[in-house]
Amino acid sequence: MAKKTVNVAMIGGSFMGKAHSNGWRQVGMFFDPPVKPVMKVMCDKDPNVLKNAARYGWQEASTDWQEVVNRADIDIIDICTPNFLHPQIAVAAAKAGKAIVCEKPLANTLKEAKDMLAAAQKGRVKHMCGFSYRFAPAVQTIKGMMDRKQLGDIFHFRAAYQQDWIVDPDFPMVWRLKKASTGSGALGDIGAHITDLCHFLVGEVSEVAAAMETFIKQRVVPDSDTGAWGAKGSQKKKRYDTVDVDDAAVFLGRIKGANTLATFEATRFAPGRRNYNAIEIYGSKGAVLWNQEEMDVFHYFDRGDPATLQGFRKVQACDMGHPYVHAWWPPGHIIGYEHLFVHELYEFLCGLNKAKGNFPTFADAVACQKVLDAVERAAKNRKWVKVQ
Ligand code: SOE
Repeated sequence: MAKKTVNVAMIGGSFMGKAHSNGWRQVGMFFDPPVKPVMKVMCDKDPNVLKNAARYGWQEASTDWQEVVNRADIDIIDICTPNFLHPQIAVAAAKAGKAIVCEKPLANTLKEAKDMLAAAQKGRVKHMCGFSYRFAPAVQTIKGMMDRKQLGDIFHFRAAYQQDWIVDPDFPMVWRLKKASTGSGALGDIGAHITDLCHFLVGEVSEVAAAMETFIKQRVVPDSDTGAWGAKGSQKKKRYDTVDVDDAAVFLGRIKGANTLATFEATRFAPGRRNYNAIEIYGSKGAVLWNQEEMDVFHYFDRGDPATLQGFRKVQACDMGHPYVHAWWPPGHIIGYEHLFVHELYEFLCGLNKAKGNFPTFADAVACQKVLDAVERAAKNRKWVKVQ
């Protein structure tokens, strides 16, 4: 019997739109979801982005997300826009009875994130937030180890998500560097990921102390310096704008109901670290280390090993037996960043008709946003702040 199909509309076709398009295209080939996603329409306001819609696999292209969100033939709205648009699209989608996938962070503010969760609950629609790193095979295996308490009582959770794409002072102003469009900088963008991994693997952050910094406070406005220099009368003066979000955030956390100490670093100013999302967990029975730049392996130290055999062993997480690997290639034929989005969309499709799915919901995203909110207040007031 032919599978039920679900029609998907994706709003936003840039980096995350490309990653999600790849996910929607591949999920039905490598996995066997209970329903078949149809890539119906891609929305973007930028014609230069929208011209990719067909190549990305979408049947239609539109510049009008409001119209698309209310189309009777659309079942899922996938939000891949800059953060400031997340609330209005998600609330409209919930009112229209659509299932919703939304990129992280859920919103610019905790209030907006709570409003999105309330709208999804009122609309009784399925909702997922794209904390994609949960879906790395290694992270899923580590999750299983944590559930089985294989590391014992946890002393430390340590995470550093380091990038370096804006270290160059000549890198221009973009939406991720303006509070009105992004909420916060490194904190909400990559700090959200490591906060969610802490919640997923160790436990909820209960209070924080923090420091945040903006290393480069003025950046050139992209279209202000492209004037035809030297052409007669067209000398355009470079215009600068203020970066009003953090370039880096570092924070300490305590974990609800445990003696665990957590340390977090989210920075875009770590030269040489391109997308280095790294976690370390140290417990009474052992430790694990993982980072996304070598995402197919993790390192495990087992205190139960004989003294002469003790040491961090390198585990190949793209071997059979690790979650999701069966769907791809034979052992050791590793997978990468793009596959995380295939996994998360697979789990979303599997959970569409279930009470609870194996994916982070808007409620998980609100829990993350509560920590981000507390971090900003702790940094501002130079005090420990309890997470709401
Ligand atoms: C930019 O920091 C970014 O695109 C994040 O927004 C994504 O969530 C991360 O997966 C890669 O880097």
